[in-house]
This record gives sequence, C-alpha cells and structure tokens, in this order.
Amino acid sequence: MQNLETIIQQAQADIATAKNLPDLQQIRAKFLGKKSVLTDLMKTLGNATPDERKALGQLVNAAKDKIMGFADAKTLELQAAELAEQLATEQLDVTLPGRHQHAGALHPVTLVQQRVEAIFKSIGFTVTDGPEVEDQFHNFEALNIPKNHPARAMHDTFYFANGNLLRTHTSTVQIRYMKENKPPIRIISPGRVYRSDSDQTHTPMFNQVEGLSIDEHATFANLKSILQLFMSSFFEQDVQMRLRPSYFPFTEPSAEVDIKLTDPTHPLCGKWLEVLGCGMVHPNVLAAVGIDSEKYTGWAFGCGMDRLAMLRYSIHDLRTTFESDVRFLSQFGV
Ligand code: 2NL
Repeated sequence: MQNLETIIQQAQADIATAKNLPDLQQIRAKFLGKKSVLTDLMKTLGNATPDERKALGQLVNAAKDKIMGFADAKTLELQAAELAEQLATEQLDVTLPGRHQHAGALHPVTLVQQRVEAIFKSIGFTVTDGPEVEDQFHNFEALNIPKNHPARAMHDTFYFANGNLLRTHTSTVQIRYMKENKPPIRIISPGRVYRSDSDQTHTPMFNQVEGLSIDEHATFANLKSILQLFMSSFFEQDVQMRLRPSYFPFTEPSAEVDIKLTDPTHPLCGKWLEVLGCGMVHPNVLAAVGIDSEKYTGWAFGCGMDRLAMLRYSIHDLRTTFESDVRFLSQFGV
C-alpha cells in the first residue's frame, strides 16, 4: 500500500514535468509499460493467497487507472500547447504583396509584321516565306544582278565557303514563288535578312518585308495606290507620300518613297521620312523565272520593318530593339 502511494505520487510528479508528447510517452512506459514497477508488482502477486491476490490486484489496477488519468490529462494539455505554438509560429501575413505573374509581350518588330500581314491579307495577298541561307541565283542572278555587277558589292553579303550566302533581301522568296506559281501573283514576304554592315542605323541582321504583284495589267499607279493604302492603314492616320526616282537592278523604273505623318502627337509629325523602295519588275527578272514579259507586268516594293517599328512605336534608338531588355519590351503589350 505504502509502495503504491509512493509510486502514484512519483508518477504524478514525473508527468507534471513532461515538456512534450514524446517525453510523456517515456514516462507513461516507465510507470505502465511491460517493464514498469507496477507490472513487476503484479507478477509478485503469484506468491500471495487468493484473497490477498484479489485485494492487491484491485489496488494495483486502481493505481494504474489513476496514473493513466494523469497521463491522459497531461496529453490533452500538451496537445493544446503544441497547437497554440503552431498557430503562433506559422502565422501568415495576408497583407504582404502578392507574387506577380509576368505575362510575355511580343517584340515590336513582331507586332509590325503581324500588322503588315493583316493589312495585305485583307486585300487578297498571300504571305510567303523561304530559306535564309540561299544560293547566288535566287539572291542575285535572278534579280538581274550578274556576277561582278557593282550592286553585289553594295549588298555587303555574308558568304559561306561553298558560295551560298545569307539572303540580303526577301526577294529570294518571291523568285522561288514565281518559279512555282502562275500569274496573277499577289504576295508579301516578310523575314530576316543579312548584310555585313553595322553602325548607329545599320545592324547585320534586319527584318524586311517585300511585296510583289504580277498581272496582265499591273501598273505603277496600282503600286502607288496600294502603298498609300498600306501606309495610312499601318500608321492609322492620313499619311502624305512622295516618290523620288531611284535605281534598283531588279526594277525599272524605280522609286524611293518618303512619307509624312500628320498626327500632331507623333514626335516626327511633319517630317519627310524615307520608308521604302519600289518599282516595276525588270523584264530580265520575269524572264529568269519564266514569266512572259510581253503578256505580264509586275510591281514590287521592299521595306525595312525595324524602321517601321521605330516609327510606329516612337523608338529612338534602333539598338533597343536588339537588346532583349524586358523593361523595354514589356511596354509594347501582347
Ligand atoms: C529597299 C528596296 C526593293 C524590290 C525591293 C523586288 C522583288 C522582286 C522583283 C523586283 Cl522578286 N523587285 N523587290 C523592288 C524594289 C525595291 O527594296 O530599299 N528595301 C529595303
């Protein structure tokens, strides 16, 4: 009896000191487990008389119940403390600013290409493309630029060891298209072109769009009216246009086109700006692709899309369109 009371008191004191659930589990095992003092005590009952055994057994069981009661109460207390601790340390500050999802934006030159394609598709043109690595026939010979012609030097071409080259204009695509398709032809060919020059206003790669129309009665007047429509739709304002005589080996006659923007909010409003070159397709070019120049005429134009992007989005420095600076690019929207 004396022993039991001491054991109960000891258990109660130990349980009170338990700092956490694993601690408590150990204490529980010490007093109630298979190797505990109480279990040992139960085993010694075999030596007692049946009456003694019954009375002592009840006492030991009552002691066990008591200790279990202390332990269960302590368990609840520790669980509550753990929860409180968790709530305090895992607090979420819902007033913190959220993490942004950065949506991508299209490059200004891509936006220009999309606009140009949409405008020309709406008037019945087909968009075509072709290889950037070309042979001399498609880049030069077929365009009335024979070997040793001074215009070849003008183009500052990047050559490969085998004589192939990086196309210097997308006329190459139109030459291929004319070989494969019969007139009437109405196509534009946007894409990257390469020239070996590099300064403030020239980059070794730039984006060009060329347009071509071949028909029985394609005229310079058609060319001029299409260009006028293109410019005013592209800039979404009245655009004045001025043609100056020029020279290209692949067109005759040839002209350079200047435009004047009329929207007073545009920084370059009122200034003449050179934007493209054009002309009537040279009979030698038609002959090179097997089109009868007695029956068909054609007009063509070529236009730098990087320049169009700078004008349309008021970009002052061409280099910013090549630098992949997200702060710059994200201004142009999707
Ligand atoms: C410019 C001038 C031009 C063409 C490109 C062309 C294409 C064929 C036949 C004849 Cl297949 N001409 N293209 C014509 C005149 C001018 O480009 O300054 N480009 C940036």
